[in-house]
Amino acid sequence: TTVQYNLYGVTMTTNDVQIAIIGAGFSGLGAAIKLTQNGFDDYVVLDRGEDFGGTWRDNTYPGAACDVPSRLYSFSFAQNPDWSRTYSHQPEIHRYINSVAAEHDIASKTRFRTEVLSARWQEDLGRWVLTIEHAGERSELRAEFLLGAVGPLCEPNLPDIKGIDSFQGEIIHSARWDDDYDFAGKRVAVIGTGASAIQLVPKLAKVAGRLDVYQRTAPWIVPRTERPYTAAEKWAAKKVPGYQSAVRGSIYAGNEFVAFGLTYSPKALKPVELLCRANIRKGIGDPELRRKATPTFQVGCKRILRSNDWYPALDRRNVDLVTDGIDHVGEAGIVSRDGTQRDVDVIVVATGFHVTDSPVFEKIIGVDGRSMAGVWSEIGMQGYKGSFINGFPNMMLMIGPSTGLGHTSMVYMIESQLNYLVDYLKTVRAQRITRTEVKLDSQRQYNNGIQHDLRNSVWVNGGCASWYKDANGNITTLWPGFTFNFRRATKKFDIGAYDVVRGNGTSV
Ligand code: N01
Repeated sequence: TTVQYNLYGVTMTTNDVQIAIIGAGFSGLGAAIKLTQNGFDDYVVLDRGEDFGGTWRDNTYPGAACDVPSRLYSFSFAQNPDWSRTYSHQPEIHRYINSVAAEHDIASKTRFRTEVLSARWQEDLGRWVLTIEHAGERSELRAEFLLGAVGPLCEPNLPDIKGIDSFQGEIIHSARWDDDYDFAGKRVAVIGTGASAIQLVPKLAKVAGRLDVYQRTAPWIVPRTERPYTAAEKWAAKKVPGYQSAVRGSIYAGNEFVAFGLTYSPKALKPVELLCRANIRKGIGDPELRRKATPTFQVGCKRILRSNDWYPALDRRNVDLVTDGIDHVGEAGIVSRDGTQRDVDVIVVATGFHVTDSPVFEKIIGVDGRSMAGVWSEIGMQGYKGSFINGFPNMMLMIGPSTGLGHTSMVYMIESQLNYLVDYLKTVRAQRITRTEVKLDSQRQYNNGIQHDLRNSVWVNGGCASWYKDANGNITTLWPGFTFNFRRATKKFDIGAYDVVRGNGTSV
């Protein structure tokens, strides 16, 4: 239904839907497909971008690719026989996501170029009220249920470095790439040595006149076993029933074994460390550069990266690995702590994302007018089964707290949450429930369990700082251990963990 009214002289349009989904990446798209398949047709997907893909649409830097094997990096219900390589690159993943969306006609339910400015729970209405903006026009959308599917890697983190605003050249974030900028012959600085930087640096090094890489913490990197699929593998993926599932299953099982090393027995990761050290020796000839490129924390504490061309890139004559730390940025370039000034034309900031402090959390306002950011600033970033949060009725978060992974495909976690979402909505429909809010006690107990399971993990004890930790130093982003345990935990909506209000049944 659509209602128009006047607010301070501006005509506002209010639309009502049963479910509003924010985000058209893997999570939002998967949710839309599952909702349709289960008879929940009254939903809308909102996304500020131009098409489907989320983080795989936005990260177009040179060399952007996935470090999860292709066969595992797809929806289980839409496996892709057409992957061209063992690890897929951004354009292919972006195409895959859009082809799945087209197959299920999700575009007809999606409003692109639509920014959600705020989402506010209105108790008297029993609705979420979203203020949205499209083509400069603001309107309201009211929804019984809200699904936050923006993903943890959506808000680029611009480093807070003294003087950076005074820089007269270009500044480009890895997640907001400027395809028109010509790096040929330019003096380039890259800040950061995470998953994004190790992919883009080798590409830029080939064209830049000079490239300074500013490293705060050296990452552990295993070789990348990427290759094109052979003709026989491509044929099998298309023609042999069960082939893709079997390959997928074996990769999944191998990855789960790594989870054991990460969470329960970090010493089991020793062979991985030896592999990383061999990778450094193979890629770098100069002993001093090898020393600078060797991490000083335990392998696995930060994400283990995959590359064959990062170390050779650092070893190039036009590349400098700067480890003295950045003191400030001036009009012409970067001054490191030892006082050296390196003038550059462009600074690439590969400094990651606001994960535990995303601006999105300011925009979601729950019970008593409290924002998610406000609630989490007191109790830490936590939720129940990574999905529901006390104080935010009728709202579920995809890839919420404690669902991230250091070892396998996030699509598996997303599909687990989608099972939970569908069972939740079916329960609500069958029992004529109008309001659900996870109990604070359930949430506390659940999170105590997570922190208990994490206590021996390498993420806690590995001696590193990482985006896995929140401002209090707690690991609030990662799922500890095996992902099949999360699948089991999200199989059925466990209504006992929630406060529920039943209505007259007309709303659901
Ligand atoms: O970001 P990051 P990312 N001064 O946060 C440094 C996924 N991903 O975009 O380590 C100087 O990992 C920071 O230094 P330090 C994947 O989940 C996947 O690379 O904090 N340096 C670090 O080196 C990944 O984990 C793929 O000391 C500063 C870097 O910037 C996640 O995205 C590809 C700084 C940030 O690394 C994020 O990866 C790409 C400062 N002020 C991304 N602030 C694949 O699948 C930050 N840094 C392959």
